Amino acid sequence: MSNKNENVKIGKMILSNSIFNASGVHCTTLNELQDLDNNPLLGAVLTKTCTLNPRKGNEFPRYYSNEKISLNSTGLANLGIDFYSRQSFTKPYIVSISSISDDEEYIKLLQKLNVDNVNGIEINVSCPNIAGKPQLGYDFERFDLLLNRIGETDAAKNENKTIGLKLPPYMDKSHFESIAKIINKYNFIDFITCCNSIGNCIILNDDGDSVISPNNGLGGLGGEYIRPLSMGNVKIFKELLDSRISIIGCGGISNPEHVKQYKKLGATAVQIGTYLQENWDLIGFL
Ligand code: RRO
Repeated sequence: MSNKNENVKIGKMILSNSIFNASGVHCTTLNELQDLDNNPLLGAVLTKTCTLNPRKGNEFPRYYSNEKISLNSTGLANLGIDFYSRQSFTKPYIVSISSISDDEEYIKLLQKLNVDNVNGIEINVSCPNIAGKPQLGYDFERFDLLLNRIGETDAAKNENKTIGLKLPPYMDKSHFESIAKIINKYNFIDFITCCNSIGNCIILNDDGDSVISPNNGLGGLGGEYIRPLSMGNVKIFKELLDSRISIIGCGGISNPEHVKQYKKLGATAVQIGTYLQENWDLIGFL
């Protein structure tokens, strides 16, 4: 079963295919972004989460994967907003952003993205790998205040921009209800992506050491093992969010059957992470 040539609408964007890359996978450099644009199986080009200034990220080794799972502590390695804001592609172009300092950084990033060549903005409130920095998606009060401020930006008021949130995985019913109630208040939110990696996981090698170095060996878990959790998040948010908000599924997708399952639970589109990193040709989707 192929997912080719299936138009989907997310906010104001029309994607010619309902699958595209997850942020972080093959999307940091211009060459990588061009590869995404040229891959006929992918419906959009999404960047590595970027910050105001370029960042080298955490020390190596910071990424590990096998056929089932990935663990990363990349540390927001990116080329900086001024690089990503000036690119343009044939497919819908979505820039992922996050703050490394304070909430003001989100506002400055959004101002820089209020340009015609950028179609979508994925606001990452769930990076698990910055030591000492809590994930905004788990701090409901601050999350609400930030969305309130973002709603006042020209990008949020721009009728041609599609804006979404990359959420962390949630596990408690009351947390789903609290976060959905906040998201539903803000009309500028067109989509959510469920979910980012599960933070603070560790995988040991045969010597008993973590397979990655930064943050005492702890990092974000992705791949097949997180699929049941991500699918649960999609299902619950589909029930709780206003119908105008599209849900993009992300987590452990490696074949068209997984895509079908995410869609059955309410996803409009899906992002491929760990599998795309390992299988750039998307062999399982042909
Ligand atoms: O760069 C990272 O360490 C990273 C980010 Br921004 C993110 O959102 N999710 C992740 O697993 N790693």
